[in-house]
Amino acid sequence: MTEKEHLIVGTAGHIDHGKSSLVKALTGIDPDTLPEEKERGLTIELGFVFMDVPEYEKQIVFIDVPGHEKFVRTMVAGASSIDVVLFIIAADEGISVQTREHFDILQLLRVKEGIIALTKSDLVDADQLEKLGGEVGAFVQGTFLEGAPVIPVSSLTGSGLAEIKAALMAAGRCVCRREDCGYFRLPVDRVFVMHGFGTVIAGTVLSGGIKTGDRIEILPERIETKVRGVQVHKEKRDASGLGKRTALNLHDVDKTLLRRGQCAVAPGLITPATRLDARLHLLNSTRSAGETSSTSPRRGTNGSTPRRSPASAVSRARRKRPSSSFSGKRRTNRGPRRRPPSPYGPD
Ligand SMILES: Nc1nc2c(ncn2[C@@H]2O[C@H](COP(=O)(O)OP(=O)(O)OP(=O)(O)O)[C@@H](O)[C@H]2O)c(=O)[nH]1
Ligand SMILES: [Mg+2]
Repeated sequence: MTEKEHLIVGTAGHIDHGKSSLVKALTGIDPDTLPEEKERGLTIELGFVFMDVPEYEKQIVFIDVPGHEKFVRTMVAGASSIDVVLFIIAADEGISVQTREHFDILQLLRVKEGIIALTKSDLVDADQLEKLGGEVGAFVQGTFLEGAPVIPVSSLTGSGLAEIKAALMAAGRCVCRREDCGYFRLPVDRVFVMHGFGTVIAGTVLSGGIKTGDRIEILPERIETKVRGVQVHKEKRDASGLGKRTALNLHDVDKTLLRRGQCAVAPGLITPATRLDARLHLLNSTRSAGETSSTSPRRGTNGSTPRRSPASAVSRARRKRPSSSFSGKRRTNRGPRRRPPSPYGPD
């Protein structure tokens, strides 16, 4: 049996706007699994849920992200590998702070496909929905979501769920197959210990393939190890490849050495460095707020800080510790309000 290509669907949107509830209503599975998430009624960690649709040619995988502004770094890590965004706006609250911020991030990450869900539609009347539809249309004008379906939905009553599912599948058909440079790269977005198996890392394969017995290197620390086992969709496989949500059981690596933001690669492929040359793109909203671009980096995302860069098209960041990156990798910077860029260039 040939395995289906994975379609990675990421949620995005303001806190409490109903992202996790919608994933649960669509799949029957709650993406919030931590006791603390259940207790506090909010998402803290990324949630991963597979939606099986036998008649669909792709395997849909949801990545549910937190909406709380404190967890934006986690949201970026989740959004970094998505094909389609399920962009959530609560009908009773409308466009809010993290609606805007998540949308900025999606644009910076160059997400190309998506649909817009007006959640909690049971809490408003038809006139309010129509008004919000107009506001949302203006908000996404000129962006990748211009013309995307805007669908009222209620996770409580189930109204609109079938339309959301159909629109996601249609958006998934517009996603082109990712380009494969051939060498293995897997940005780590989950680390856990499986009873009886040991340490496991998981993520979406960015390029190349991997099979049981292969040697890999975890960057930037250059931890060398061997793959003891490969899982795709929670099932044991001999191998996995491009675009697949994949879990790798590692040989003899302590979990405390691993974290989200690292990258598993074929050994010797990438040499970590302390300098990073990048092209900067400042958002209009950032520019008008008078921020510089030198803020905390949120690349995939491991939290080291570059030196201040000018608000220009090209920057060179120096890091205290070596980090790993590669050509074409996109990252986002965000931080506290700073003084405006100096007209004399960097200091
Ligand atoms: N009435 C109504 N309430 C909803 C609906 N969807 C979600 N809620 C409620 O809204 C609250 C927040 O829902 P969540 O799904 O946790 O929101 P979230 O966007 O995942 O929140 P974060 O992960 O913290 O960003 C919960 O109390 C839900 O029961 C809906 O369609 N109708
Ligand atoms: Mg949630």
